[in-house]
Amino acid sequence: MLKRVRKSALRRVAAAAMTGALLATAVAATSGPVQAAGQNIIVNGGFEDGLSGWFVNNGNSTDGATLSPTTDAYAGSSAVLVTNRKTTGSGPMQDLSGKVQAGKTYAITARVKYENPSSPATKQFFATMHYGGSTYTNVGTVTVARGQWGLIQGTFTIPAGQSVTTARLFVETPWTSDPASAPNTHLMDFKVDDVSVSEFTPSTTIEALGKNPGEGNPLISHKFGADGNAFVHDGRVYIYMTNDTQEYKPGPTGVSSTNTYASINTITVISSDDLMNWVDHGEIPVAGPSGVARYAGNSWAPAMERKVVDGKEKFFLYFANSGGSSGVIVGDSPVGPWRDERGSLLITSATPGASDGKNWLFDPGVFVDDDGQSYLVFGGGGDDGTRSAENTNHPKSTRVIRLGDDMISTKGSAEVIDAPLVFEAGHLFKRDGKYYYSYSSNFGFGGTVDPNGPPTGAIAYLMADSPMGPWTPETYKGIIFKNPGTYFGAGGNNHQSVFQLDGQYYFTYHAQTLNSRITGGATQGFRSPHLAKLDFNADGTIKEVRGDYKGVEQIRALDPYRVIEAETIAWQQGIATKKVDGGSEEFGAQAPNLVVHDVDNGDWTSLAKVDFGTAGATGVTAKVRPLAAGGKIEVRLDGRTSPVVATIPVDAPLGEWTKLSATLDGVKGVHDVYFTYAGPEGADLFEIDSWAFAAEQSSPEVKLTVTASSRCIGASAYLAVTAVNDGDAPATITLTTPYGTRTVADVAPGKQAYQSFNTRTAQIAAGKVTVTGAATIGGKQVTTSYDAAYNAAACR
Ligand SMILES: [Ca+2]
Ligand SMILES: [Ca+2]
Ligand SMILES: [Ca+2]
Repeated sequence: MLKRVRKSALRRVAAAAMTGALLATAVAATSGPVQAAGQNIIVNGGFEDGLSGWFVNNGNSTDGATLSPTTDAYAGSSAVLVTNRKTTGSGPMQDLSGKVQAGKTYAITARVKYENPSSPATKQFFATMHYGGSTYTNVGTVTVARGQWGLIQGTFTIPAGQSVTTARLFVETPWTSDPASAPNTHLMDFKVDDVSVSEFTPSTTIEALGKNPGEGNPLISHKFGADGNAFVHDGRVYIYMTNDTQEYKPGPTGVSSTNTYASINTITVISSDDLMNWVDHGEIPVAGPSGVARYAGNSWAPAMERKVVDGKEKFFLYFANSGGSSGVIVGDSPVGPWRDERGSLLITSATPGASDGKNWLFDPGVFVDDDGQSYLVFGGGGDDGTRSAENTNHPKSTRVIRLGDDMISTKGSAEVIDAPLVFEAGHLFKRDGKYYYSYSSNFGFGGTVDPNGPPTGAIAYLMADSPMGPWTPETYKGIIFKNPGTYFGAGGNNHQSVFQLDGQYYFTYHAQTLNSRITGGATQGFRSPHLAKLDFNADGTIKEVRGDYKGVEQIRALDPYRVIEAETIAWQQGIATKKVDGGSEEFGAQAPNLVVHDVDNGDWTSLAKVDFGTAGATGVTAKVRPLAAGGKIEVRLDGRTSPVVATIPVDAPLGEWTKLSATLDGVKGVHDVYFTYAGPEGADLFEIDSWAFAAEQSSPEVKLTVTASSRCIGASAYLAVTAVNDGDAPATITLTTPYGTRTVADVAPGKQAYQSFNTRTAQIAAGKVTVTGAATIGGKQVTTSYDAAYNAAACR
């Protein structure tokens, strides 16, 4: 028997097998389209044309089997059945010679099923490339349960030096030299359907549905964002985040290698004034060769504050430069532009009191007190290697220090914060005269964790009467939030901030929820921002927050009658965003502008609770850049499969920004608005910069406030009628009652027409008066009529 040379190392095959099992779950769990890939180069991969294009693996003279069509299909009406197998390599094969190229990467998927009741309960299958001679490489695998369709999946790169003149793909079971000794184990019949091989182009677009319509968490689903720090300015909350997306290197199903944070040198910013529709402001280039602070290598765990310095309003963005130091850059607005005013890192081992030689100097948290004095908390880690309980529970690794009036220098010496089990993520805030230091607890340095302190990986807090504390273990008040793993399966590190908007306190945290939705469960350390309400007890202590997908309520409806950046999204699937040149039409010339791109047929975005008012909308306009002919934007209300209320044909010169509109009829009140994108399959359809809706012009009216009431004067009933002119133009007002009429001409704005009508009777029943106002509004003569009820009167 010819012995095969497996090009892939055993370890690689084992790893692929494990991933394959996870991927099978992922596909079952997500309904979205899989990652965009090239055309399927397999002919008749679904066996709907019988066995056309397929033959039995004939790489060895001993291989042999019978292929026949079967109606037991995974998809469509036909699949292939493999019987009479002679070797483990005996299976359906297709010739890909001339169709695949050395050096290129391909994605493979195939469905496989076996049913022999005498076979093992689970069985591994491979898709294998035979490059000719004795060169075989497993390119995809699955371990499938008997009787169920499994998904063989994988990506493979054909080595640059590999001859592909006789490239062939086939499906097999794991090789063994003597399969006939246990035919039920090694030579069982099996079925194959839906085979695809396509060239794989890496893309960081997240294809999974990462935020369910109606839910608030995670806040965004087209990118990641960790260590969220909230900052409220002019009624809008901005959230600054470690840009985990920089480490996201997904394979064809979105599964990435693990997040190491090592390459992260930008900070992601989103904002919202309603807590459901989030604007993507893109990334701030903080560290690295093209960063604002080139002397820094990383930008993790940001913190933002604002202060007027020398009469100028400035915005200060602090960041962790890996574990060893922290820096700050300065902006003219919450979204920049940004500059480096200091020229060096802010917190280093040279900062007085900062370093004890074992603690980290990262995770800056900034706080400006009411008297204008500012403070920075920072630090973490602190493992002294003793594995002692003292070092675990009281590493004394975090600090608080006063900032200079310029916000980019420190004053005096840093003081130790002795927070129980402290590890990282320090954050300082104030409420009702009390100061709160919150932090993430440790996962342990090897010593016994004190049960009187917080559990591991939780957000805990201290309370004191001064920003400088002293922050002693006695100020420990409990926990705010358990580890995200408590609520979302995937744990990992914990990070938080607290903000107040419209009188309500909120809590930001992160969780690997988008990550797990992409993979169907497994996580690789990619974190997403979440929100929860934060409530306090009467004594100022904090009620524990629970993590969920529901998040917080939208606090106001979205006004559609203005420019809305298209990168404002409540829920979406399949799109990505990118920064373009020029400022934002909505946020100003200094603000970055992003566009929605990677728009494929079936992708969609949405806006939550859009208030069209009582008059309603007459039209919708999109600023778009067509990239393919035949695209269109469909507008739907309250669901992405709801009836289409308007269609914007994206029919304009390709590659140029243009504004295209469609009319709307009768869209009134509050609705979620879904934009669904359609066009030729496989094409990048268009980019979208912004939306705008047009309002129905309400017909002009003469605004009056009319009151009527009856009363007795002696034995006579009188009916008093008042009409106040609430408009901007003089009005002629006519008061009409059953007991007479009075007209007052040219009643000035704010003035009134009044008459007390003598009914000439002692008793009247309840009734109503009619008042008309006539005025010239916008050059037109307008008359508006009002009714007002009056009460009965019985006089004697
Ligand atoms: Ca089929
Ligand atoms: Ca897409
Ligand atoms: Ca835009």
